[in-house]
Amino acid sequence: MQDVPLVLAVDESGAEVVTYDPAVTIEVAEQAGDDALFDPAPTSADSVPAGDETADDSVPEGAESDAGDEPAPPPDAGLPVVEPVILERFPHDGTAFTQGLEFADGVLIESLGLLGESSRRRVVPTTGEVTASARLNDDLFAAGLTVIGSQVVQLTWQQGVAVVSDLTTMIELSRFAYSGEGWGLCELDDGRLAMSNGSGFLTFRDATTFEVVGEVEVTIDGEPATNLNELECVGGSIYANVWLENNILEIDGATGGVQRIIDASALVPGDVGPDDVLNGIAYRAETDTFFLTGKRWTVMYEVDLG
Ligand SMILES: [Ca+2]
Repeated sequence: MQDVPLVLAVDESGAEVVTYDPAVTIEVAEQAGDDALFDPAPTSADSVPAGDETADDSVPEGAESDAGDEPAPPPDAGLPVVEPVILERFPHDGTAFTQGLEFADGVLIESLGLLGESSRRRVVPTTGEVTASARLNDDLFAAGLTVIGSQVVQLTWQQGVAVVSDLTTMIELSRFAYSGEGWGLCELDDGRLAMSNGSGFLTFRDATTFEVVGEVEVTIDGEPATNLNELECVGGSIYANVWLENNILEIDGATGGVQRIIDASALVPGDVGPDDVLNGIAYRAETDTFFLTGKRWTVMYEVDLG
C-alpha cells in the first residue's frame, strides 16, 4: 500500500490539481457574489486532521493507473450486473470538471470543481446551454450537490463548507459547516440527505440543519465497498459511482446493501484523461431515465438502467 501522504496527494481532486491547466477557463458569468465574502478559514471543530479516515481506503493499489482505459472489473459477486441502455447523446461542456449532477425544474444542476474554477450552473439538458451560474471563491473546491426545494446545497471537497444557493439564480444564500470530506450528496424520499466522503460509508444528514443523523456501511455481497463518490437518490435507493471505476452501485438506503452493479464502461469516451472519470448521475423522474456524464466529457448520455 502507498503511505498515507501519497494517498492524500493522489486523492480524487489532488490528482486533478496536478493536471490542472490554468489555460482552461470555465465560461461562466462573473458572479462571485456572496461567495467572495466568505472567510475560508475553517473553524477548529471543522478542521480535517491529517490522515483523515477516508485516506486509508480511498486508493486501492494500482487503481490510478487503471483509470480510464482498464477499469477494474465488477467484484466477483452474485449480484446482477447490468449495462446502461443508451437512449440519447447530448453535448456536455468538455471543460466542465463535473463533480455533481441533478435534475430540477426540467434542467440539470451541475457542480464543477477545481480550486480557482469551482462553480455551479443550470444547464439545458439537450443542448448543454448554461442559463445561470455562479462561481465559488478560489479557495473552495466544489464537490457534489443536491436540490432541496428551491435551494441547492453544494459540498466542497476538503473545506468543510456546504454552500446553499437559490435554485433559480444560483446566488449564494447561506452556508453549513461539516467535518471531514465532502464528495457526493442527494436527498432520500424520507427527506434525509445521504452524503459520501470517499469511503465506503454514507452519512445521513438532516436536510434543514445539515446535522448528522446516522450512517450506513455500504456492502457488496457482505464485503465493504469503498471510494463512493457522486450520488443520486431515487426513492429509498442510492446510486453511487465508484471513484476510478466505471461502476455505479445501486444501494438499498436502509441496509447499505448493494442490489445491482451498473457497468458503465461503454460510456467512457476514448479521448479523456485518466482523471476524467464518470462523475455525474442525475435521475429524470418524468421519463424514468438517468443522465450520465463525467469530468471533461464532451457527451451527456441519457440512459435506461432497467
Ligand atoms: Ca447526482
